[in-house]
Amino acid sequence: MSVLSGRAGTVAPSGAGTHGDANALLAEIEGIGLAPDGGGYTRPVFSPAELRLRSWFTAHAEARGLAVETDRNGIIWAWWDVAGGPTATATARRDAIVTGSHLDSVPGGGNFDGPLGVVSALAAVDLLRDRGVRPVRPLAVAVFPEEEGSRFGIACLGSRLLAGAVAPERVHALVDDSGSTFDEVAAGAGFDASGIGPDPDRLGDISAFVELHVEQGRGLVDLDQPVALAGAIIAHGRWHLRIEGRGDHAGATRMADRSDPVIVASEAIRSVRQRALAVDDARGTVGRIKVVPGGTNVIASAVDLWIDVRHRDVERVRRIVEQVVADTRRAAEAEDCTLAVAEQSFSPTVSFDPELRDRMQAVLPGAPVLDTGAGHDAGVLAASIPTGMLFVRNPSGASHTPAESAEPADVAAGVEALARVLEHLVTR
Ligand code: HGY
Ligand code: MN
Ligand code: MN
Repeated sequence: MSVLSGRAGTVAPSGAGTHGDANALLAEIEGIGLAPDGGGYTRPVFSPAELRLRSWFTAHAEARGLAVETDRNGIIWAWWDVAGGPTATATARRDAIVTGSHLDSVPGGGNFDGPLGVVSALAAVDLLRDRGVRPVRPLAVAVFPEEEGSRFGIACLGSRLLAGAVAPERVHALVDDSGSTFDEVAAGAGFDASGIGPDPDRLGDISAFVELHVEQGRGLVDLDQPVALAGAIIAHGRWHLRIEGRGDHAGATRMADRSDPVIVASEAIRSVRQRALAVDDARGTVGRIKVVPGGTNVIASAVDLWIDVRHRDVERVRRIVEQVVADTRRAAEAEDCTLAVAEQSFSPTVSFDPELRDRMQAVLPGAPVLDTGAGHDAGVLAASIPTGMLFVRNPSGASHTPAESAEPADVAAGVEALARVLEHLVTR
């Protein structure tokens, strides 16, 4: 069995101390992938850190008697099958309820973005069992790979593959910063990527997916509430700009004789900020730049930079990106450089299933409904099946940074909320 399914790995659960306790479960993994200087978590998909988390999750799921499988897209499914139900096989699991999230992180991220949804799901299963809940339909805890898109560039890669929202041949060709292909990295992690692709049968057997996530923003802080339901995810996309000029010597090249791609990149960065500022509530970010070759005394030959643009209105996202590209293209022409632009991933604005949200609201009266600027697997799967989300208060409001946080009492409130929603869904 591949290491990806967690059979190998060196992290075993500590056992009873974590039963029903998401805080204790989080504490077990808080050192994995943490920078020595405490500068955040870096857990890219298929990295040793993420594989250790997969192994840890699988051990906890199996310790709870859940049937664990890893599917063709590297998604882990931990099943609580109906007692006395049909022989538990992938095909016998009809009308399933699924919860879970992701374990991969952005570089230098927090410990809650992703893992909080996974540990809360395990703890919620414990609570349901303690309460004698007997599901009449299968329940699974799922872990989706490459939600952040930090290694291969496409956000929510696992759920996009499952839903047929990205072509497998495109994924096979993806390369990470080291130049290794998706397939090579997957093989190194013990995962055979030859079968990646849409899985309509598996998706068709899911009647609802509910993801719990740390809030990425201060909505719950301002409302002084521990838990919210999700209303919508605003549209968001990411584009790769490749600017090529003429590498040369920093001292021997007169200023008039330069084609410096870094100058063009600086215009792209300025334009992202100005174009996003000009549209109410738009967000524009450049968080990743690669200067080639990257020497202090070297005029660069090329620059790779990635832009992330978001807004509730898809057309406004598209318009901002058009303006940024036009600004950058003008700068490239003036600097005798070339510009190539490639869309990496795009997600339209998603409104979560209203009927599922109403059912969730019925068991969580008083929980506010909040929209979010952060993307999630639940947002991708919303195009195929009813999905919903729960947010847990984050006192800092910050995310994708070690400042991300959640108080133990709010983490417990999130587990209780998730357990109530799951009990409602699996018992009817
Ligand atoms: O980028 C996002 O919004 C999410 O954290 N993947
Ligand atoms: Mn994230
Ligand atoms: Mn996340």
